[in-house]
Amino acid sequence: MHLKHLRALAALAAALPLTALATYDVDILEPASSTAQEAYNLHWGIMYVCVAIFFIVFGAMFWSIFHHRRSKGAKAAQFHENTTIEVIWTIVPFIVLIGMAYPATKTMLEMKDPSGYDMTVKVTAYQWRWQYDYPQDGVSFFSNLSTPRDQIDNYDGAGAAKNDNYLLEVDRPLVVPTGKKVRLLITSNDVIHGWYVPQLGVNQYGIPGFIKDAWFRIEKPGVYRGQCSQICGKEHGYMPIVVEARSPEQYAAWVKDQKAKMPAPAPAPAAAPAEAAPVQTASAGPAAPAGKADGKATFDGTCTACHSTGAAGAPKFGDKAAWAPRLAKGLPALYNSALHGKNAMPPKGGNPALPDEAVKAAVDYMAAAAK
Ligand code: HEC
Ligand SMILES: [Cu+2]
Repeated sequence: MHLKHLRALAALAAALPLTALATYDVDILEPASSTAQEAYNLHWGIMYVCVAIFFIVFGAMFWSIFHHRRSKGAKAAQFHENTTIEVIWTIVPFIVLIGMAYPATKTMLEMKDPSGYDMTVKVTAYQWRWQYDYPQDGVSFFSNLSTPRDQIDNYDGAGAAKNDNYLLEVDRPLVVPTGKKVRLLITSNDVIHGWYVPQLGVNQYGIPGFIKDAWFRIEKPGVYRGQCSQICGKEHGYMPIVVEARSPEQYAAWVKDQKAKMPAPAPAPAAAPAEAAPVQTASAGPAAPAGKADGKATFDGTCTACHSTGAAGAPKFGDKAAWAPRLAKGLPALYNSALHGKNAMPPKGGNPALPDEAVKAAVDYMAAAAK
């Protein structure tokens, strides 16, 4: 009787890990961007190194314990200050550590380098939703949780059945084209939030008064989900992120459709007729305009990301009250701020490829619109 139970238990224990492996994925989520892929490779590569070290160290230990046990009459060898062995056990871990730190640092640096981007999306966090601005496309919208309330409010009753993407679904996803380097400028309107999409390998703070950047490039069309990663208040768990990657053609069609739905633009600044706005090509950062610097093109390509909405304390384009004290300092002082950065504004608006003349022309353009 007793034995039977024990046997059944042993059989169950043996079967458990197998069934667990068969039914559950023990891997991290499938990477969808180039940097996430690198992080994934590092995760497993370093895991294998750890496993190898585990077997070497514990193998040696158990082998010695077993073969030199007292019942066999083993006598402990006495050796102190063995220089050779000390040098070996210093050098070997050192090489192992460098071997892991080098690729990890390389990946980190790459993750932090958004240069050569094809397009920009400004991400502003709110309690408790996200706002996405596409400065080069003139599209802007809020993205809200779309899980119905009756699925959430079921803690003291039956409630509605939860769907597959419970709390991971939004009314309007962040749509991006595949194969393009998408730069994110991330900030917050109130408290610290975190824009986190595991499959894209992006987890970046959104901090009020600061603009942080991150980037990703998605090769495969698909839907990738994430959540705010900083505890940001009582509805922190209700501000999911959904990124939808579409082919560039479908993306262009989506932009056209969104633009048609956008509310009429605010009165255009006197400086330029609104209709003549050049369509910004999504090339690797706005190129230097040949000959005379074109302030409007530079503004539309780089500066608009922050100055069109007044993100993170940037004086809003055309806002006379915000610009008056700055204009009073004189244009040279403003050129200097724009070229070398000021507080949350990076030098040249974060686009070091811009020639000085283009930046100054953009300042002139902004100054003219605020007079
Ligand atoms: C990443 C966001 C960002 C971008 C991009 C950006 N700015 Fe700014 N800008 C700011 C912020 C924030 C301030 C306010 C800085 C302060 O006074 O603390 C500012 C201030 C300024 C000022 C006023 C400086 C002063 O001394 O008062 C000028 C001029 C200016 N920006 C020009 C530009 C130009 C030209 C570009 C494009 C080449 C640009 N900015 C791009 C964020 C940005
Ligand atoms: Cu949040």
